[in-house]
Amino acid sequence: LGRYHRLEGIVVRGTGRGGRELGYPTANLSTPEFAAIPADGVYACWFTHRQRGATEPEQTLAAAVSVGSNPTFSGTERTVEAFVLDVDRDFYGEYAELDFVDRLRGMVRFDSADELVARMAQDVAETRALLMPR
Ligand code: FMN
Repeated sequence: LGRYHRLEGIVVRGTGRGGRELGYPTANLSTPEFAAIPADGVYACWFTHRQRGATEPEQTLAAAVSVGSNPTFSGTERTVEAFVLDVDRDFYGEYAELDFVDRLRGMVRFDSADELVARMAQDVAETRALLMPR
């Protein structure tokens, strides 16, 4: 493409499970009806956010992003969720853009939350290596 595929939307509340139970809180993106959502899977993305109505982005941060229905928890709705690296805050109500840099893997239905969490740690390490090489 010559540029990264971009998805934009407003950050909405998920079930809260990610932060509470898994230790990986995610910013869930509410996408426009006809948005071109990439295939289910896990991606390394740049996450750019700004307050609604603001003209300038606040910052761009690295994120490990999940696209899928959370099969481990037998979810039914497809969500786009960003675990934003190295921040301790939520982005509720903000306008966000995701630039999809690389696909890491497909969605997996894990047998336990522990297995999912172990894989998420690996996803985050890969995202860091791809987007923030030393
Ligand atoms: N859910 C799955 O069922 N299988 C996966 O392979 C999977 N991979 C993920 C990878 C990353 C980097 C992230 C951030 C999430 C992943 N998820 C996966 C989604 C989690 O199930 C989801 O974030 C969790 O259920 C919290 O949902 P919530 O936003 O409703 O709190």
